[in-house]
Amino acid sequence: MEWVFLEETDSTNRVAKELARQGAPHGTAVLAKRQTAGRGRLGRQFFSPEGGLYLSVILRPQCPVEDRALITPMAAVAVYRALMEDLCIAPRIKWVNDLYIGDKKLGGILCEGCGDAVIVGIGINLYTPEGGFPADIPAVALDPWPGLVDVRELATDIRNYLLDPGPFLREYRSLCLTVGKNVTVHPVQGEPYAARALEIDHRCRLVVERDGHRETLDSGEVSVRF
Ligand code: BT5
Repeated sequence: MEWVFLEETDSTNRVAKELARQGAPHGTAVLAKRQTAGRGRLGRQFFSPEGGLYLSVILRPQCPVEDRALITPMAAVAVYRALMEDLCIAPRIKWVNDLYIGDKKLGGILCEGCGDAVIVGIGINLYTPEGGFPADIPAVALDPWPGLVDVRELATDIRNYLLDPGPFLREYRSLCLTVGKNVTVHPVQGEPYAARALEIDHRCRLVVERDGHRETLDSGEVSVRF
């Protein structure tokens, strides 16, 4: 079973995890038209009405465990490539997992481990829902002509890039909108602090300058002051 297509589910990541636990192979993908409890990172919600792409792909990576952190940035590049190829749309990437158009979020990526599998969850706003996005979510949709987006084709292209990404670091660096900006770092523990984003290193970590010192971040939240 390569694909599972659902009209509605709580979370495609939840479904994919269940399938992974049952032994579903590398590349198995779950695509839903809407989610009732779409998940973001750190227990946050991902607003998932009809009109978006909600995809989870099961990867069983052969790489060392420490390289798994590269899967999220790799997935961001996979989404970029598919959007460019299918729709000529070029989002930027906010380190580490968000896709942006201008200063608004077009979509996000949530990677979750599950035994030896990694579930790559991708949400993209294709069409603005009736009534718009909730006021507290600075979201944007692609809003192409009705019928222009073939969601299954877009999902297939994303999956293909996930399964065979090739080199992606240079693309990630050139697409990353965070570098060069003043940012606020929200560490997993401790108080938020102001910094300047300097570069993406060879492990896709964000290097920032804080009070004249360089720091390398491999996780945590960074908000950009646009
Ligand atoms: C993410 O988390 O952006 C990861 C989103 C992953 C969603 C996919 S959909 C398929 C798969 N199944 C799931 O259950 N999840 C994955 P994070 O960086 O934590 O961002 C969450 C924040 O983004 C929220 O707190 C809101 O501020 C904002 N947000 C929520 N819904 C949004 C939307 N539709 N568009 C843009 N921003 C949104």
